[in-house]
Amino acid sequence: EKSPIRVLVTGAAGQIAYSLLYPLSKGDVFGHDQPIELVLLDIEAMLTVLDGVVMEMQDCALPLLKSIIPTADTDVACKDIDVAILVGAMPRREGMERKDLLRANVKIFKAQGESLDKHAKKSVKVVVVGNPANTNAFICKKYAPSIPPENFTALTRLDQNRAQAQIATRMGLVPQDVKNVIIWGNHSNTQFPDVRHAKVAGKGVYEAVQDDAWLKGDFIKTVQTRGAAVIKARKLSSAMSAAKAIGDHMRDWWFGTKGDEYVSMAVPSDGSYGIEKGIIYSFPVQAKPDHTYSIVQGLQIDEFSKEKMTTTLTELQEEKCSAEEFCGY
Ligand code: NAX
Repeated sequence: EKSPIRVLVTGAAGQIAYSLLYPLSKGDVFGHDQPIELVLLDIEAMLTVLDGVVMEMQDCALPLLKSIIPTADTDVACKDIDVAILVGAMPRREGMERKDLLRANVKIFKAQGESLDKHAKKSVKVVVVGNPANTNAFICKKYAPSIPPENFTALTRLDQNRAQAQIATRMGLVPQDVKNVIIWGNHSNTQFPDVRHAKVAGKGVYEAVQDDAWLKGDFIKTVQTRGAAVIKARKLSSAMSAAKAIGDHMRDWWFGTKGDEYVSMAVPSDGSYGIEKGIIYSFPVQAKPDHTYSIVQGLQIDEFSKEKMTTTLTELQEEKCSAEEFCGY
């Protein structure tokens, strides 16, 4: 039997975690032969709720789930972990300024970065889900200098899945028939869902869809604002689809992507495509079974794309500046 891996999920009493913990613990992400030790972090005030989640996890009676550690202590949570799924964040409340949200989250992700630096395995793979996800990941990376920077990522796979599903629905196909959709930039409404290099049933998407106005207009808008549309309808933010996307992100990173296919992950820029080095920016990436990944090189960027990629970069640069300013407090 394989030795267990230790997986931290933060925000473990929240709604995304509630959809994530079952598939994660039954082997859908790290394989059906990979035992797991779960570490569940939430804030002190949520510990009784978290107890209920632990009870349910026990009652799922899963063969791969070797142990569950619920805690409100970040240092305990980060001890010897192989994987960190950072979902917990300060939610945006009505009337709250973007800056206030950022300030609160910088504090959380600075503390978690420091704790990862001290206690996690140096090979730890981190995916940040809590918003503003890219900038939270940036801060976390900054305060964990002993861990390779490329181990810090943020989730844009939900945006990719949304884009794939939009194209598939339009064509009467399933999302798996749509390959190599790219999400560039920030997980926010400035993101650029790019289908210029994507294929649908073997054909270029522009050729297959035959509606440039839709592809350059409503399609992009729909993907950019999908999160808000779900909140409006459900009165709660995306949880099931977010949990599915977290599984997709981690599984592809862990086991590698297939053949020529690539997926979108927000990762520290290495300067590719003229994106400022170090910024956590969503790129097309390919991963290998040894858990390494690289940014797909050599894609042609037209004027339309260039402009959109710059808009979302500018937003990330602004978030980074404010975040760094708040780090001092
Ligand atoms: P919930 O409010 O249901 O759960 C969040 C949980 O995090 C709560 O239990 C809260 O107590 C906990 N928490 C807060 N601060 C914490 C801290 N310092 N340490 C540990 N736990 C802490 O939110 P949920 O719907 O689960 O969403 C979680 C986050 O995901 C939000 O920031 C949300 O904006 C973000 N999302 C990101 C997505 C992405 O694609 N990157 C998509 C879905 C989602 O909107």
